[in-house]
Amino acid sequence: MKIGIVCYPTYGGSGVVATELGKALSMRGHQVHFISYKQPARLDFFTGNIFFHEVYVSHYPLFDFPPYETALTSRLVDVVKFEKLDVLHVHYAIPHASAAVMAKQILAAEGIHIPIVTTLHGTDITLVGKDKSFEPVVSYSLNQSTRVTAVSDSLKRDTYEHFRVTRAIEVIPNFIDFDRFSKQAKEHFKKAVAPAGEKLLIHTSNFRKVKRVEDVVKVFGKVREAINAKLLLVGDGPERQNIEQLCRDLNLCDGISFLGKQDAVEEVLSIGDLFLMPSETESFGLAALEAMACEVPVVSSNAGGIPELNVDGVTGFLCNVGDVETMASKAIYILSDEDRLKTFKQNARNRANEFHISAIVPKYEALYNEVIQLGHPSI
Ligand code: GMT
Repeated sequence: MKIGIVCYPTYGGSGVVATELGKALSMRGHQVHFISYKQPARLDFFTGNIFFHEVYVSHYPLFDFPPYETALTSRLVDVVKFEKLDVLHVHYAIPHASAAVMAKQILAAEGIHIPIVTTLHGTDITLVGKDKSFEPVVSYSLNQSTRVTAVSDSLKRDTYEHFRVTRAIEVIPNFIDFDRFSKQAKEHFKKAVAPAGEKLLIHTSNFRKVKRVEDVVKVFGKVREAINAKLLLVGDGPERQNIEQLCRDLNLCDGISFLGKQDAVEEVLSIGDLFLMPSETESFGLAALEAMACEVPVVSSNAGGIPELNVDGVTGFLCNVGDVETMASKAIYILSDEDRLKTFKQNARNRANEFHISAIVPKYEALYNEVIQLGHPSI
């Protein structure tokens, strides 16, 4: 199959899922064409059947806002036509779904049929997409896509609640590549970071408000009153400065390391004892799945799709958003007994295995086959 994948090229979850999916599809013999304004961050290797097509937006003085969606649409028309793609898979509704639907209509006028699979990832529906000004375009493009998938039941429900979507949405969850994400022997690293045998709490995110990183710091403050512990913060983003200030205000700086963006996040996760994800909303929680694959249990909020991944009392605990007290007491419960911690770690790994890449990628392949075979009645 020849598959076009449209995604954001940044470290965000949707771009990561799209890129890992494309890499996996290429290894299964498909030809994969990534289309974006920059080479995706996780696209770290090329093979004979992976291609990247950059979308270039001209910056004319007339435009206060460069017309990215128009440039993307034109690029999609161009790539579908000349690479003879069989299917376009767009990740994140805004503006990828509407650009793809527009490209599909332009191509149809030339007698070329291209099916569109749109995958919803979360903030395109729960935050950005909810903005009333986007609603007509998002609803229309979802209804006009050949198939729509969402990464959790929760996101599927949110989509029906906030948009006038009249068609079926299939749930295909996030997946994990155990070749990369599994516990690695990093004892020397753990000794360097936690020389006195401190328990290591980890949080990774893009430091946006929705991640509630302030709760991570507050939970850590309470855990440290009971247990010898350290906190590793991985990632960067708009809230970083506020969080640094909070660490100073709470007098916690000596126990917290800001590691910034890390390419080899699996190495950091491998030395972790507990992952914290107190997000306001989270359609799935890929970062938690990555931690669980590395045998790190999760104390999280019970928001959005997180309960579809983190099993309360088994792989960690689910707490109400903002309930720092309960999060801290659950963290202390897990960390204060070595046998218990070991059980939670094993449970986390076993649960992650249910989202193994080899179980999920075939679901997308089946979907592509289905839409390709559907053809188009008018062509
Ligand atoms: O979490 C983010 O802020 C990035 C965001 C994205 O769209 O790039 O991630 C979303 O997609 C991931 C992959 O499907 C999900 O695992 C994340 O839960 C989801 N984030 C939110 O819903 C906040």
